[in-house]
Amino acid sequence: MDQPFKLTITTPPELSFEQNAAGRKLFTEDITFLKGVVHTSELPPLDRVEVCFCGRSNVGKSSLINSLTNRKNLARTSNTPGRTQEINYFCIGMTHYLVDLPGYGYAKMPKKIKMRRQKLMAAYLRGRASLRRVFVLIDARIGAKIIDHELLQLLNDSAVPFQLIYTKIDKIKSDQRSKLMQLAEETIRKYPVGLTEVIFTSSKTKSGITNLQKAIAELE
Ligand SMILES: Nc1nc2c(ncn2[C@@H]2O[C@H](COP(=O)(O)OP(=O)(O)OP(=O)(O)O)[C@@H](O)[C@H]2O)c(=O)[nH]1
Ligand SMILES: [Mg+2]
Repeated sequence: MDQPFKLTITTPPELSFEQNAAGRKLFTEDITFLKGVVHTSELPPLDRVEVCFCGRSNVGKSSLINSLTNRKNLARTSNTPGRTQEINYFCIGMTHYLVDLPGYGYAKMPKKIKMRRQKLMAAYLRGRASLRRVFVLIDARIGAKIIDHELLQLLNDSAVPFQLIYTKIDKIKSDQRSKLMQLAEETIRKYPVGLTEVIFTSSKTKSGITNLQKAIAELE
């Protein structure tokens, strides 16, 4: 028989000032771009807590990094899918790396580049020992597509800890939220390695950002 399944979804209202003390402290450190990586041989040393953001092109990865760090243009964003082309490393103080990954599922890309990028991403996600958590972003308006499930399966099979983030929550009407929670639960239920806490964010209204800061600050 199935075990009882409890899903805790983090939703607004936001954490209070006091509740996010650790996140606030971390994200007031110096935040800088380190480098863009196109081959695993260029990856920085395994000397920090590392988290990465992945998801389909245009889901809002780069925007979320800007919101988290409270910068407008730290990570380059665009209306046009395919903006982020490299594995981009950002340093928070001396302790953390934030990693912005190129999006997947963008059809208009030469096959050769697509294949090379897929290989790089799979090698990075499976083999990066200091990667404490992979945040997999899903557009709240679209939900998880087959290509997202392929990624979730890869992470699950490789025992890489991951957490779902539903983005662009500002586009979801309040009467649609319970349906979204149900979809999130159905998605995460398939992957035992995935965290049962799902975060809803908006880079536009900043909803969910402090929750995400706290989640990162608590990683060791
Ligand atoms: N309404 C709304 N729009 C958003 C949000 N986050 C991102 N966007 C918009 O979505 C588009 C794509 O954002 P990016 O952050 O560049 O997306 P990405 O996932 O980094 O895209 P790639 O680098 O191409 O994979 C931009 O036009 C953003 O302004 C959000 O929370 N709400
Ligand atoms: Mg991007």
